[in-house]
Amino acid sequence: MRRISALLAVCATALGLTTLAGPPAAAATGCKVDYTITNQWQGGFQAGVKVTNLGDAVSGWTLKWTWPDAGQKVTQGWNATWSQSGSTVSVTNVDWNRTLATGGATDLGFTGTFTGSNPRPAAFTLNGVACTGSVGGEEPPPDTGNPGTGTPVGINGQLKVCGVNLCNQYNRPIQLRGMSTHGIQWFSKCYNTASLDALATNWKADLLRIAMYVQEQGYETDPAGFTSRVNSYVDMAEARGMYALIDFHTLTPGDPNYNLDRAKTFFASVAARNAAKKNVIYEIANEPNGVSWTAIKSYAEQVIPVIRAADPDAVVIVGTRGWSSLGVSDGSNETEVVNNPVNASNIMYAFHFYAASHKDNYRATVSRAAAKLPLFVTEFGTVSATGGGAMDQASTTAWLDLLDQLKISYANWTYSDANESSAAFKPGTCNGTDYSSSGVLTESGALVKSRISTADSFPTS
Ligand code: IDC
Repeated sequence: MRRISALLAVCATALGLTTLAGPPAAAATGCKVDYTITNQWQGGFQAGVKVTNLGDAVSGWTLKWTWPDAGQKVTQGWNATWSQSGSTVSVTNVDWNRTLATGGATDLGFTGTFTGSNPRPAAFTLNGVACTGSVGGEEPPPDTGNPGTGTPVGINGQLKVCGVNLCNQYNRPIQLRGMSTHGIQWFSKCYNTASLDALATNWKADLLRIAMYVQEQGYETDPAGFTSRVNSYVDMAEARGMYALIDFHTLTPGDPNYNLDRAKTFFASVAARNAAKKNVIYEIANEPNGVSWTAIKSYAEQVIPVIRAADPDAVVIVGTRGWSSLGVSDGSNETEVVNNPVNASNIMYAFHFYAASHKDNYRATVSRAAAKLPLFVTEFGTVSATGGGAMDQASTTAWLDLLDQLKISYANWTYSDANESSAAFKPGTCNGTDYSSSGVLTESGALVKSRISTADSFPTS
């Protein structure tokens, strides 16, 4: 018996559903197919086909695939109406499994014959939507090797939220310290073997945040290409024993619902593809702004089930109001979240600060909120909120001391050589291969590296 899973994905459809603002966006689509050859004998076989809908609910569906070997034929199928034309198989719902909710699945099966070989189908479509092929995750992700035993992922394993803390596989609170990429649409030259090696072994970072902008020439311009790039950074982090924080970097417009369908399609794909990995954390909206907490909560309660359908045990981080300030930058505070939390488990809330702009009143909020909400500082800068201006060493130190004390994880903006004071490297660094020596660091890079590179002492029992 052999079992082969085909994880599939995701493509925009032409069903022009209109979002609240802006141009029409496609309905979210996504599917996962587990194709299992349960028995095989001379010239014949039996297979199970489990279809999981990872996109918006569908009512009426047809699954199709084309056999890689022209000798493969369906003889008899069940739980659907089966037909084959040439080497293309069409499988249409019967009445009782017509509707598939987000995360809904149906189990089908058939017996077949083959001459020659009996490989699994290479690609599937649901309702005529071509799944995104090589980027959709239909092939298992490459084996990057087990994260080394002494690495952050090797020690801590699959993370979970326990109480207000991020906990490791021994249910003990831990703090992860690491770096955020700059926008991957602009700074891909900074993310390569040499820079990731330096981040893991010289900087001793625990995590890499992958900032995938949605607008500003980001995801919306090439969903398949950006999905694939994010996946390859996940693999590069995993191979070095680092956690990967997949950041759906919404910024302008500030209402995450503008990108709701894109978010569902993106997360259906990356969650299906990376479900078996222990190093992935999902951040569903970078910095909601100009939008109410109830709107953010509604977005979260639609995106989280899509992730859970594909990857049930991963930690998910929800952005907060006022550029992920827990509402403070909008004149509110954490009580709006405490009194009306997202209806989901194993989640945390994002808090962002820029040390030269956000000081005592923001720190007071975090101190209070940390007793009630699981917080993750998915982005901070040592400078002003513009990403530029002078570094504020005193405020940065006060912030990082507070986060250490509260065991709140953090990622610094940015691991890049952008020509702005928040960048850790001097301009031009990413044209070379040296990401380790002190000469390539900016003032901010030197300060942050001195904090990140100290020993972690993660609990191991
Ligand atoms: C900034 C970048 C800058 C870019 C700008 C707009 O540093 O190069 O031009 O975004 O895309 C955030 C955002 C983050 C910002 C950063 C600094 O999450 O995207 O990056 N910042 O302004 N929130 C507060 C500050």
